[in-house]
This record gives sequence, C-alpha cells and structure tokens, in this order.
Amino acid sequence: MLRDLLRTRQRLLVLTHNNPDPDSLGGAIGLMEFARLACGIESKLAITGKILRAENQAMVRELAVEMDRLDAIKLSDYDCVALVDTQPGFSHTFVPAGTNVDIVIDHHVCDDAKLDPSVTAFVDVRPDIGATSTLVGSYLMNAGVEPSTQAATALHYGIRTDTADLSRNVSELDVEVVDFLSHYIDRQTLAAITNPSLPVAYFRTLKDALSKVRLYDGLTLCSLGRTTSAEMVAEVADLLLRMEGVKAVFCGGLIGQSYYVSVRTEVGGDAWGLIKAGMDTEDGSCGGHGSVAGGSITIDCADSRTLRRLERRLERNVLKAMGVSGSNAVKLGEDDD
Ligand SMILES: [Mn+2]
Repeated sequence: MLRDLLRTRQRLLVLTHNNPDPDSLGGAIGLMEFARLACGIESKLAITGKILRAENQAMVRELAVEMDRLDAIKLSDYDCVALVDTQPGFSHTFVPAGTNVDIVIDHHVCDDAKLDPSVTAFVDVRPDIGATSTLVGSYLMNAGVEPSTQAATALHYGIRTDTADLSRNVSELDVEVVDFLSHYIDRQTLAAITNPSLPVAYFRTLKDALSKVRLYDGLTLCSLGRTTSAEMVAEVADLLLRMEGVKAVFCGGLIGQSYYVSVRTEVGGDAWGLIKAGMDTEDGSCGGHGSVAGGSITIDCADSRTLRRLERRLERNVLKAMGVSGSNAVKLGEDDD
C-alpha cells in the first residue's frame, strides 16, 4: 500500500521531529531507500533543530547523510510528504502550515496526535514495536529489496539506540529486522558511530548534573537546571537508570523557555504513566512507549524562581505516583555506600 502510494508521486519530502535522533534518521534514510529502490522515486530529508548528540553527529558524518534545513526547502517541489518517528500534532515536531502529510510512520503513543485519515493516506503507528527504523526496515525486507550499506547501517543503529541493543521495548519484529539488516551493515562504521570522542563541555555538564541527583527508594530524580540540550537530559536519564536498585528515573532541564523531561523505567515499567503523573499539573506535552518517555513544558518566565517552583511541583507529583511521598532525598555521595 505504501508502495502503491509512492508510485503515484514524483518527489518525496521526508520530515521528522526536531533535533533528530538515530531512530528518526535511520527511519528517514530507510524510507528514502525504499522510495528509490522499490518505487523509483527520488526524495529529500529536511530537518528542524540540530543534530545534537556526539553519536548522532558521527552517524551523519560516517554515513554521509545528506539533508537540508526545512526552512531552505521549496515545498512546492514535492508532491508527497512523510513524517517518521513522530506524528502531526506532537509538540517537538514542526510541519509548515498548509502542508498535507501523506505518510506517517511511528511507534509512539501521545495524546496530542492529530491524525486525519482524509489527509494522511498511509498511517503505520505501532507502539508495540521498539523503533521506527524497524517498521521501515520491514518494508525493505518484505519487498525483497537489498538495502545499501548506508541505509542498512543507519536503520540498524536506529533500532539499536531506541531498543538499547535489543534489551528495551523490543518485539519479535525488531529482532527479525536487525537480523535481516546485519547482512548489509558496515561494522567498522557502526563502531565509529557508537564511540565518538566527546567534547570537554560534555563532561562539564555531566559533572554538574551528577551533583544534582536526588535519590529516593527505587526512584532517582535529576533536574539539570538550565542546560545545553534535551539530548543531554535524555542521556543523563539513561545513565542514571543503570544505577543499582533504581527502578525509575525522572530527569529534566531547561533550554530557553522549554523544560524538557526524560523518564526511564526498568524493563516492564510504565514510563508514559509516570511522565503523565509527573506533568499532571503542568501545561505541557509528552509521549513515550514502554520504559521510555519524554516531554516538554513551556514556561512563561524562565527565571530561577519559576524554575525552582516547577522542579518542586514535578518532584512532588512523581513521588506521589511512585508511592514514596514523605521520604527525604539523598544526594549522590551523601549516602554511606
Ligand atoms: Mn523512535
């Protein structure tokens, strides 16, 4: 059905959420490959925001991913628009006004989704699948298309990051598609993407973040205060979940007027439920799947007092949701072990 749709079009524009992550980039690159090899149409990837994490920058560099900024694109050059790893209406996604999104491929659940079936002809949203790259990889697999090394490696890395090496939110299809892709990937390139060198500023931010960790029984909170990027908030959340005894992590950080939140839970946990409970009193938007969730809250006034109040409200809500109200936080380094 996706193939039938694409075959009636001339040029495809592929969009994703702001500050694209490996799964969104992998899904986009894979979809462009599918359009070209299975449907014979050319396409272009356009992004908003920045490629933030060192690994993501290495992915773009090592795989020579071509993309344009969305504001530099002439929309009238395209007669088909796809949104991957996100959906119309999501707060971290910009779709120019008046654009008809024809294709939506995603694996998130979010109350903000504004899907109009009379506009979007192809919708594939499967929250039980670990990565959007898996969905796109399965199109190539099922069409009997041999992906290029570039597309296979991008899709493979996308699935690996969203599923934490097939350990989180993983489905049978994720495993099957990784097996299929593994025949075509470049392992040297994958290694270069996985372990890039990191700027000194990264370690400075990390040191600062660790000084703000608040430990409760099974629950860890960390508000980075004013910070550099939403990716850093997510990265700290991933790292803190690895601490022994931690069942759930709730991290946040202010960038400009937006307070970004990342939630991680142990396997089988309900990260989306926790982020919704945490943001209950706030005017914001959040989404997630399984043990991973993220969201943002826009604040009118980004002064320290407003920030502190917001942090306190979130902490109170999260403690209540986790049933640890009334206990006191321990700071990292203050406990005995
Ligand atoms: Mn994803």
